[in-house]
Amino acid sequence: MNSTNIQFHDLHSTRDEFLEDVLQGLRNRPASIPPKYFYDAKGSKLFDAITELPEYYPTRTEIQILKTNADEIAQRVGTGSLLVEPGGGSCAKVHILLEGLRPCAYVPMDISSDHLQLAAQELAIAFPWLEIHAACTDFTREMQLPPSAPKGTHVAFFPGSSIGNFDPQAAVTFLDSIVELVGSGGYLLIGVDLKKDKAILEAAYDDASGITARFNLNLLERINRELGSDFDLESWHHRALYNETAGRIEMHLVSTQTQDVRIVQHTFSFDRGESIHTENSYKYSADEFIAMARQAGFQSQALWIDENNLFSVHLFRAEDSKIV
Ligand code: AVI
Repeated sequence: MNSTNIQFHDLHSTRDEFLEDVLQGLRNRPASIPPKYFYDAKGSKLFDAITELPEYYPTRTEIQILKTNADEIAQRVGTGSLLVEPGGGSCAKVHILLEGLRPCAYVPMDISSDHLQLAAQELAIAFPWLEIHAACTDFTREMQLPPSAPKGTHVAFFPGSSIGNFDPQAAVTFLDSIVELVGSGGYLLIGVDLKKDKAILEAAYDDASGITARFNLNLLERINRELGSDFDLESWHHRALYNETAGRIEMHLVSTQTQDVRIVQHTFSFDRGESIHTENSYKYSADEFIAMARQAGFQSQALWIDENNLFSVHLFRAEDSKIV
């Protein structure tokens, strides 16, 4: 296997942070757990399976948009840039852009170390000319480029509507940090899921084959495995609903009975029907998202939407000075 063009940097968060986040989230009412913890090795595999589901339209639609417009994207951004992908665990969509963009280096950042290493190795084989600096890091806390990454116009690639997993205020803060990362004149190419019919959205997050339910429940399995808790997986079930007022899909794990759960020396009680809120996935109209990005200092350069109005891909450029 030729993987000499890869450098791997482990900047990952610790078990203590995981424990602290889980304890803190379960003390809240309603209880919650940050969705970034979905992505251990098993969760990342389940997420990859989600992206292949007939009901889960975002992945295939975004891929179609990127393929159709890859030439225009390359023309607008130019070649020789430093291409950074926060959350680029499977490096799947970047394939579409690499030949056109011919970046000086590619920096995927992901919280799931095994997944990232494997994907980076596959990419290195498929693109032997590409310099890869894989950074295992929690980009929701800190977005730091590996010090050895080469210079070039910075282009951040953030596909998959992962921005939707932040609350709107946190999304602006995250976009702020991307502005800082790419610097003025740098670009952001970002996929954003659009608002649409409730039935399409709810099916996408509660598929008939139960993969999304397994993905959600794996969070409790992971907590049992890594933090030594005693969640009874039979006593929780998956629920996904579209909250139209907030413009978001909500995923919950609902307790099917009154129960206590122990995590190290802490005990948490749940009533029957009480839930742990595990994820929000916000949906934005194109105008809503452009306005949000503007708050962070990004100016819209281009917008692509599929013919069924399911999904959007935006290209933004960081302005020289931020409009407040
Ligand atoms: C990663 N993220 C954009 C997915 C989403 O659609 O919000 C996570 C997901 N959760 C359930 N299905 C997919």
